[in-house]
Amino acid sequence: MSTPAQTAETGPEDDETQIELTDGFHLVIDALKLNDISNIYAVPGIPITDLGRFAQASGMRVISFRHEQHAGNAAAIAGYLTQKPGICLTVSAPGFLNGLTALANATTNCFPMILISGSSEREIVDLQQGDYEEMDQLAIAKPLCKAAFRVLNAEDIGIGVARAIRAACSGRPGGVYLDLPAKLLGQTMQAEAGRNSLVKVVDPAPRQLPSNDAIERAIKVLESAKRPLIILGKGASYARADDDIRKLVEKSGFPYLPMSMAKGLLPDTHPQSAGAARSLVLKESDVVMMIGARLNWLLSHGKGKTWGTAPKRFVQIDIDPKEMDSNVEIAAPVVGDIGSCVSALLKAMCDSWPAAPREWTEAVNTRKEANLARMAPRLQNNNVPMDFHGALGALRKIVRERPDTILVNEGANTLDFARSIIDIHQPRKRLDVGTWGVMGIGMGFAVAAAIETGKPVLAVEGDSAFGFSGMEIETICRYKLPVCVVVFNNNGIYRGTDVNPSGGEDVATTVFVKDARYDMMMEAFGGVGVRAISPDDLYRAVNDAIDSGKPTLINAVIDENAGTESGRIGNLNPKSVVAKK
Ligand code: ADP
Ligand code: TZD
Ligand code: MG
Repeated sequence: MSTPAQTAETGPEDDETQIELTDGFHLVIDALKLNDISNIYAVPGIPITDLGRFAQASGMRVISFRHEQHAGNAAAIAGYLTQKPGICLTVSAPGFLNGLTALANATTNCFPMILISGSSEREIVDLQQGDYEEMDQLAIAKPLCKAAFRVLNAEDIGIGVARAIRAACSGRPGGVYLDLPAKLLGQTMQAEAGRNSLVKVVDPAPRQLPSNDAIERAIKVLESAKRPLIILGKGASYARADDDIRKLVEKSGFPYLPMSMAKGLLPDTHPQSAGAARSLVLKESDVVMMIGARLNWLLSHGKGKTWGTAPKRFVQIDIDPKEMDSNVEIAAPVVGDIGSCVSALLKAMCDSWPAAPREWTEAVNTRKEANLARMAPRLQNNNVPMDFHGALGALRKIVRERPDTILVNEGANTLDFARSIIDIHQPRKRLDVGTWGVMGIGMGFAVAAAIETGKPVLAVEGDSAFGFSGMEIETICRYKLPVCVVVFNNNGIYRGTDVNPSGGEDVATTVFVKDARYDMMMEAFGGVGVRAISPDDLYRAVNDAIDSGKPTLINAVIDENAGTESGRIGNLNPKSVVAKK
């Protein structure tokens, strides 16, 4: 229990007795702590400033950000990394709205988080009488998250927090909104009754066993495969069934393809990884087993040119039954938690499970070797100014030498090239823009990755991407976090060479100030700033940063001609029928 709010005299008839009181502030903190939640990502202000102070006083770690979106992103990735809901705490209306983008993004990505926002008085909000930061936050949050709750009475705080935790973690994880009106925080009740009202959530993410039928059906489909493929998604890395997933992949002998954040679940250097033969395996496979990955835009919805003309049958493991048949027919749905499903499949695969068809695995390996051999010399170039391959070749080497480094990655070209070039060697070591391809996750993810894991963090950021959360480098310096930010500075969005088509004075819409000194921003807050112009420079600077553990920003000067429009997804840009001038 945190320090009780106060004691109160109970009146003339028993003025000898002092009754211990607690209040809404302390009940919220005690409810979180009771459920083993020890970190809060926040921006203080009315009415939650004291909530942060009391939480810190009670031994919780309260990380204050400069903007709620980044506190929210930090909470979301803390949830992904720990399987416990990450907590973001904000003020009302504008602070809440700033946090809401992160809450919606967490929900889209299946990350468990709880956005707790203070709110104005119900009576005034509902009559729309213009309270300080008035907004009907509960109604606004509802469509953007898994569940939204409001607590009006101090004795319900325990239940409110318990419901929020369950909603965030159980089934498909996601974002939950918890609305705490200012008045609630100041409400008092007897401390003993308060303690008794708290709920320790038992088994917040209950296992969901797949049915035997589903397992048998899946085995039949897998047995019939001539050109099998496994696709691992971030649901698989979230599930922490690392050993069984590896056993399943190895026992099957099937080539596998990791989605971006599932890289490292098995090391990217694993002989069965088909990462470097992606287009071949998607086109030519005949049976595809999805484990914690959705057939959304990132997989071209399971159809069309990417998937070729060969008929396919899908096995899909997912905790959400509604995911089945979302884009194409699923021949063998396996609904349950990944740990239980994978171990059931392993049991059902007899000891004499045949080796994967040799013709297929050889075709995949031949393509993979050819692609890797073609890429290798480009990664070793020491060009000045750097191109993406030279710069990323240096970073790839660092991550190979320091496999426990957590890589955060956003941008367009900076994202797409880094995803394919930097091998990841351990589970949950690559955090990125996720399902929405959202810019702005960088510094929030970096802060939480450092706080939650204590591991060094390397954030590889496009110069545009960095700008969305750049002010949080002050937060990184303030908490002295072992974060090394590398800004891939190509003077703009996609590249720095566009010109204003009107010939007017303004620069083009995608172009930034030339040769901006992002490294000097870091120096302003007492961190280390470095300007690196060659891959050798970059390699040295990142090593120094990780060795020292000091907050560092490396301004990596990239050839402004090097990028392409929208990186690898330029095809998603609508085309105008009016010719460009
Ligand atoms: P990716 O972007 O890597 O392809 P997605 O976010 O699209 O991954 O898919 C993740 C999937 O994993 C979601 O459909 C989600 O329901 C599922 N999932 C998350 N956690 C679990 C779990 N513990 N067990 C089973 N499925 C899970
Ligand atoms: N706003 C948000 C929140 N998310 C987005 N994805 C975008 C805008 C659009 N966008 C992209 O999809 S990538 C990108 C933007 C603005 C930045 C690309 O420039 P960069 O990377 O400097 O980060 P490269 O290496 O120059 O391509
Ligand atoms: Mg750029």
